[in-house]
Amino acid sequence: MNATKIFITITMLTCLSAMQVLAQNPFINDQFTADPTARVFEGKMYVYPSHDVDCGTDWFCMKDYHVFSSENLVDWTDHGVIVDQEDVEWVDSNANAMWAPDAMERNGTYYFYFPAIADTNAGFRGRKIGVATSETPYGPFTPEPEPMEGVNGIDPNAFIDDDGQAYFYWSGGGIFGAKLNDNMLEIESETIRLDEEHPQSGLREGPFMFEREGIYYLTYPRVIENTEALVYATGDNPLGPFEYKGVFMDEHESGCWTNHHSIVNYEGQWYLFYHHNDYSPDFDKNRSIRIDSLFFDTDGSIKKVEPTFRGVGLTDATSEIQIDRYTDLSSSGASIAFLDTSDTFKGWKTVLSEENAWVQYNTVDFGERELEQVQARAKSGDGGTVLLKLNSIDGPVIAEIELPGNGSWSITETILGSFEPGVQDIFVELKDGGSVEIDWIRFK
Ligand code: FUB
Repeated sequence: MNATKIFITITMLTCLSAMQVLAQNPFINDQFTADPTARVFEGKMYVYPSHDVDCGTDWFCMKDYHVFSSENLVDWTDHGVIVDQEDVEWVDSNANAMWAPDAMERNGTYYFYFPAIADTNAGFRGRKIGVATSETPYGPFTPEPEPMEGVNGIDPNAFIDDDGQAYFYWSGGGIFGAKLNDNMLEIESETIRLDEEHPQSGLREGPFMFEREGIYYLTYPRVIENTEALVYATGDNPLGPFEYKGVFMDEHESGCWTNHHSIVNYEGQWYLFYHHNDYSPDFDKNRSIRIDSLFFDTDGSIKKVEPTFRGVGLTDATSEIQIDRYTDLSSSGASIAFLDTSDTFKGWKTVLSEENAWVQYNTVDFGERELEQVQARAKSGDGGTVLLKLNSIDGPVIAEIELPGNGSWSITETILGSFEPGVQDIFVELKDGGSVEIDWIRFK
């Protein structure tokens, strides 16, 4: 920035905002979500997760399913409940066991597959898998009156090969597969155990099948040490045999015991959808879904995916940029904390507590706009000066933000120096001052 530039700083006291920007990880910000199966239908991304709720018990409590859609993977629409345990004849509606689902389209009909515990009064027993159908990806879905015959277990997954043959996968003491009838409601072949030759230590569940360049990828969560990692095996046929290849996402450092995923190509890029327990660090049965980009090596092996907070997609410069969903942080003096530990859905704040501590947030889209100001919602006891830089920690300073030291959340507006718009990585660094907490920044 031009050294002679005069910064004008305006400070406004505000009350704590409950609004969350829909972007970054986790990407659903107002409810717990888990087991995300992503599907591209009608050119749009749809995500069918399961829905954790806190029932005050120490186990999963899952009563219904929502579906979410997005065109840019940043702004998500919640289409509401598509199937509720109360509405399925064969389901024990006291079991709260509507676990990981899947969805598939064939000939204009959408099939939603879901596991549940059967009601013995309805003549079924144990963990079964049901199907509900709809004319649209977002419902309304009508459940079939009975669960699928010959399928006992959890975590359904459907796959249609290029030749039109459909397949069905599930877990329960191993990973299983069978051909699916054209009506998408019944399996039509014998059931095959697909993981028999794979390492047998650790629970395996949640199969997800996809094909890329003639290779069939059987992917699933597997406990390696203490919790579930994501692993894969490859074959040249949808029912195997599959050669075990190893881990493509490590166990979560947080100790979240489960992981569950799907892999999908959208507009030329592969994405991994998975879950973590971001909004519930002390109870890993209340989970939250995430997206990260996934890449392949030239030999078709899946490159390991490092979970990120930044997630995917461009962040509009004029939205509230949650820099706590950072790309990188300085090794000391920078940390992240909940804004309100009694309501974690209010999100996080970035704490810079040492001179030169910084946070990096990538791919902010300034478009072609010539923006004039940056707003920072922040709080500081003693006040502090924060530098806003572009491209690298040694990059050009485009604003020097003077945060007041009144100990209250307030929005500070600072005039920006000139810079090329377009897509930029931003760095926020504490120049001097005691400690500052930043909720978000936004350009105007
Ligand atoms: O969400 C309940 C269960 O936890 C799923 O069915 C498993 O895959 C695991 O994520």
